[in-house]
Amino acid sequence: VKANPALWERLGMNVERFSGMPKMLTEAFRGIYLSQKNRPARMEYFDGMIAELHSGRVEELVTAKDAGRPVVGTFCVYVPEEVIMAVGGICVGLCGGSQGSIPDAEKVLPRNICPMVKSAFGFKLGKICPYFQAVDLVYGETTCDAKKKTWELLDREVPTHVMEIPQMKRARDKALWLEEVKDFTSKMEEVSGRKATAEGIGAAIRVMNAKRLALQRLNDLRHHTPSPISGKDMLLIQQIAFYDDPARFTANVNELCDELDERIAAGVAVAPAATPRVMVSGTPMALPNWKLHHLIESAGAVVVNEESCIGTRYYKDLTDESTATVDEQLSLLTDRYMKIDCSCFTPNDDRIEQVLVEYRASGAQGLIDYCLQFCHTYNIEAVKLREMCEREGIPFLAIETDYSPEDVGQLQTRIEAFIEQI
Ligand code: BJ8
Repeated sequence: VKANPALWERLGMNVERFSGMPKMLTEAFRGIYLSQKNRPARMEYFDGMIAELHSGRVEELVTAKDAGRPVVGTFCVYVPEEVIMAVGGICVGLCGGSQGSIPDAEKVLPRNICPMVKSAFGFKLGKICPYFQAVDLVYGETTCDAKKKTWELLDREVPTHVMEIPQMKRARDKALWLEEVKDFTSKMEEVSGRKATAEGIGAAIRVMNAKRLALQRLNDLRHHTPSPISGKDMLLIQQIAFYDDPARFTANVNELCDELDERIAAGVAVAPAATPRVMVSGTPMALPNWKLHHLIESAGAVVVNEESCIGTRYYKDLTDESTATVDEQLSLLTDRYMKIDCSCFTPNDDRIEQVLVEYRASGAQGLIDYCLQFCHTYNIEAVKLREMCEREGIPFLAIETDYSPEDVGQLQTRIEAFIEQI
């Protein structure tokens, strides 16, 4: 992972504190990723994106900002990225997946809230994330309590626009949601000084549909038995999806898919066909949170699907491209985003059905539900997932954890016992 102190300085970062970060990440990446055997050659591009995480990609954002393009930070897949792109903006995911920034956050926030929220907030307070420093605007949403109350505090550090996401999916909720998408469109027009035209939104919808289709194609290929790609690599690609340039990312995912096609035809796999196959569901795993996948794959199984926002929830739905006016486009975008089945909604039984559909498609032999500590909605929804698994005869394990290494030994024991039983 390359360093660029001059760039970090320019972004007002705490360079002294941050300068150890690339080295730490390099070591973790070497141990967890580069040590894997028989990876697809095309993973080289994605490894390169990690190498450029703190330098090259950030430089691209700064260059875009210099050219007057706004950079918008997001925390949730409910953000209509197409609207940001339609006014020439760039969207980057800011969710925090690192333990390193949590002590910064805990100076202000209560300790007993979600580690993802603490990690992200801590990155801003400590000035130790180049992406957070580069954004002109943060786009928060009212999905869960931890997030929506943190936005009030985050707004003191960086302008934070909050979108009200309803918690039910009735017609009146769609009406509210559409108003919120329209408000966000006005906000983006104001920030960028550009109009969101039907042409611009249409082009953005096509770019995002192509990106989501490429990810769907990749996920379908990875469902093949034996798996042509590891779960860890797949997780990495899904994490990179949140900060890479969309068109370049899509082209590289498609090239990787071509290689996986060849691997499947030639019988090349990352693990033998008899390797236990595990699907993961639950809360998102933001970069560089590789904890659960590393544990599962180190225990001798392969992860074959992520029902997660850094996973299928991000790309399972496309937007209708057939409309002509901005109003129609915003309405269809709202329809598309409303299909995402986050546990913040009630009822949310579509998600339980979706997990089963993905489980069947992936050829998994067991389901591990991953819940970040203090995430009440996913934690409680695990009750219904467990019931579904019992009904369908699916081996099920629920895990609640955070980013600290403290529970690794205990998790390892539970995961190994689970894999033995499937
Ligand atoms: S659409 S999952 S990205 S809200 S894990 S911060 S819910 S306490 S991340 Fe999410 Fe959007 Fe839903 Fe997806 Fe809160 Fe839970 Fe933490 Fe969470």
